[in-house]
Amino acid sequence: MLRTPLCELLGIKHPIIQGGMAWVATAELVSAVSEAGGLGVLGSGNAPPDYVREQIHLIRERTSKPFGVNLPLFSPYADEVIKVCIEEKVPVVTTGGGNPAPYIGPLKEAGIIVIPVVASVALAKRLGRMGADALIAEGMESGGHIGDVATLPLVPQVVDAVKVPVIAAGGIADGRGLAAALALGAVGIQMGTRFICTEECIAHPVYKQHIVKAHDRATMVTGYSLGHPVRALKNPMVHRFQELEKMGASEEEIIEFGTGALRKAVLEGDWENGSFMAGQSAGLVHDIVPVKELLERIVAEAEELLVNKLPAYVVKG
Ligand code: TUI
Repeated sequence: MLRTPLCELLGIKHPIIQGGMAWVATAELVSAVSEAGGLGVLGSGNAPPDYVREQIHLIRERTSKPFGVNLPLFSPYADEVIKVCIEEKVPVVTTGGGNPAPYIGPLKEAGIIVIPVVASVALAKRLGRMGADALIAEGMESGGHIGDVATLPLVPQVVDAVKVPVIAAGGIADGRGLAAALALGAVGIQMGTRFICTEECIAHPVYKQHIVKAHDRATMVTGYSLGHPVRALKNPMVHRFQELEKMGASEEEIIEFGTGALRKAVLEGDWENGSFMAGQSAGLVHDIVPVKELLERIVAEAEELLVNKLPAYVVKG
């Protein structure tokens, strides 16, 4: 058993959070992760509030364990989704893609645990002071929308800057990553890409297979010109996206091109036109397994490192 303050804070068995990936992290994956002792997190993406409420009900039909809802702050429905989370009394809300300061008060008043994703020390300090219960420090190895600092330097700098518990994310897909995160001062990890390749995840088999096949340099980042960098698997779609950016296409043209691309990847497995968001850890993913097996494997690997392998390097004298 591996117990950290994150297990106490969230009432979970393993100190592992599943990233709230839009379209991918539906009730199926979320309930499987929570049932298996991690924290499943619903990806609300740009979805309307009715969809989020329906998914929350489905999660509750499948598990009585704690779960979370992720809200990307650039969602056009952000205010309404927050309202749904409060009405439904969801146990945990994670946020991403911006500063959730205005939402922290109302969520805390409703008794909800608030865990923002941060990509910088400055925002971490501000949110730590404002009453966030914990912070997810997410490095630019992650898939999807990213910041510009890597996990290895980001996590310990955030740990040093705040008083609240810190969860490491970005580039983590196995027990080595979990042990390393704990060594950096984190109380647990969040993983996204690794959870796509599970049996319970509804992502199209083509999506899963491309992650399993991926190597260390299989991802790239587009969207810098929009101020919205996104990491995804290299495919015909991201290469065309990059060309548009290089040609100086207008923001409207680029947004039109990108709209709906994640849905095409997740639901249709459309390798030509889809945005297969994934982190650099894709190169570490070699199989598609049940969630429970995955969590147990990762924790066992981290324990073996912490208890046997690493202490053997410390010699007396
Ligand atoms: O939110 C994410 N990753 C995501 S959300 C998403 S949904 C989507 N995105 C694009 C197209 C279609 C759908 C895909 N991936 N990760 C959390 C995250 N948050 N990463 C980085 C940040 C972040 C960045 C800046 C958090 C705060 C921030 O603050 C800026 C500020 O105001 O200081």
